[in-house]
Amino acid sequence: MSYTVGTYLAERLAQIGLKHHFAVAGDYNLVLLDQLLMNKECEQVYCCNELNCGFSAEGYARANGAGAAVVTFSVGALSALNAIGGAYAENLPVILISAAPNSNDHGSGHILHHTIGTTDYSYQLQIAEKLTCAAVSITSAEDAPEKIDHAIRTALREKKPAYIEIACNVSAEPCAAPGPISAVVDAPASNKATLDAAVKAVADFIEKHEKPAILVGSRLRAAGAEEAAVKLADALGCVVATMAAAKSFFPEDHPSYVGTYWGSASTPGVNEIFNWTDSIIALAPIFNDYSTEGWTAWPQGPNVAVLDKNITKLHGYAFDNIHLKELLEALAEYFKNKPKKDSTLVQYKRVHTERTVETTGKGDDVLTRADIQQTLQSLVTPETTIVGETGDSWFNVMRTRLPRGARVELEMQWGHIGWSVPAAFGYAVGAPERRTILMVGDGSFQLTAQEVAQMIRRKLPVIIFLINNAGYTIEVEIHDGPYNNIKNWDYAGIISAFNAEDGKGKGLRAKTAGELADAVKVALENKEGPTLIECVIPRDDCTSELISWGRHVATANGRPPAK
Ligand code: DPX
Ligand code: MG
Repeated sequence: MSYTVGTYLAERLAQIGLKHHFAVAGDYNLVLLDQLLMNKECEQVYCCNELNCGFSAEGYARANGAGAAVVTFSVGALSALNAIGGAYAENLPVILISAAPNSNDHGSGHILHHTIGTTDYSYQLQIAEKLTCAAVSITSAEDAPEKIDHAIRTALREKKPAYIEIACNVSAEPCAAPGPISAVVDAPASNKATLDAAVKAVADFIEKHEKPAILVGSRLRAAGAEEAAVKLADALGCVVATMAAAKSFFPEDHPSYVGTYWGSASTPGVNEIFNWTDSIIALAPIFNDYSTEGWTAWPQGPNVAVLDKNITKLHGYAFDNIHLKELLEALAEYFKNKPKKDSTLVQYKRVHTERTVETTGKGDDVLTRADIQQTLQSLVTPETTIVGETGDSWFNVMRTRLPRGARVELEMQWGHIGWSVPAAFGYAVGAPERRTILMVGDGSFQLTAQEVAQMIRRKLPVIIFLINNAGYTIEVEIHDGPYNNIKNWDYAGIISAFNAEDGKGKGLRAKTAGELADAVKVALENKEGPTLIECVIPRDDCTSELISWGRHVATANGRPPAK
């Protein structure tokens, strides 16, 4: 079989497990799209715009380990690069593939359409270099294989996005056949001596403390160490909490699991036990202003060991070039038959109180946030994935208890409102066997609403809870002003516009508890498209966690300049 640059790329995408790639057409990439279409193992899925295309691939990577987006030069790629920044922040290997000017035009002095109107076309590559772990420009077929392999290999190893730009006249050029995929996907093992030293240092750290606790961070999945973390928890027997962005990265039915650690927004009892503990083993955490609640809940200092994806740091030590998974497995083995280090769990059982169940309405009672959150709770099964948008959705999702197997997807490091609609689309394409539930605010929805049309096109039964609280409530609680008010939309009505003549999406509005219950029944029966339930609640009907967390973050944002 003979290959072209485009079919080589398609085969590599299929070989790394992509059954789909996302695309928006443009004249620079049409030949490339033709080449990609020839590969029947990796279907082309279309998006409404390139920002959404990037986020769809990002959501797909969450379901499937990696994703790819194919866009046209500049007008397309510069929009997609925002989502690529998101993939970098969220540790997801998304391959952005952009078509580029004809190889003869580089350095020719020609001015081309879709460009900024100068004759140097390297600007897009230069921007991409800042936002990816590997960025390559392909202007000849000879060096295409090594450049494609380098970009994909680096993305998979680092769990970061990569960028491949292909001159539009090169994608159909003949090129070498792909070699064994193991050259791309096989990762080198940890440095053995460093791993042994790290195991000893962390084991000493745990042994010399009486009251250790494990804190699970959001890079744990990227590190491939979720199961290894469970083994360590089993071996130690101490409490385990997840950071907010790591919700669902540790089984919530595990006997050691206590909930979310997030300062004042923690699950009841968790902040208290983390104040009581004398040592924290933090697994792949991201400590930023949001996750530390405005730097007020930031575990650091000699009693905190930070075990990250490839680097471990604890008082007096730094070890790099080791895999977290191997480190955790070795530690679990070491502690397996030793007396349990379970004092934090014993103490937690003494002091914690369950969260009181909130009152919910029925029938004609005016709909409340609590009704929505408990409805979400009632829908969660082991096959459910909840995609939670930035806003009070975060805190509602955080309150939801997960049976084993249920997953949550959040974008807390990048925090681009509107991310969740295309990401839920991409996720549902990548995991059709799961029930995808999206919880999104009205303000966020207005950024990327049109991607619901792609859910309709592909008949994906995503359930969308759209919280219409008349504005940017999280911003209202942080710092209010007229800029937090938005134009109301007929959100439920939008679905019939997207359906046009053939779609099977459903849009329903709930203003009472009874209407929400009825809408959910409709949603569960609709298997041929998404169901959007517009949930109308008052502007200030938000979680108490949002209010306290928002105040801390506002204080951190408002610090005066240092003198
Ligand atoms: C902004 C945010 O309606 O949710 O629950 O009402 O807050 P809530 P909504 O979706 O509103 C979201 C809004 C405006 N953030 O409260 S979180 C600033 C922002 C951002 N991303 C982008 N632009 C602005 N996070 C792309
Ligand atoms: Mg809102």
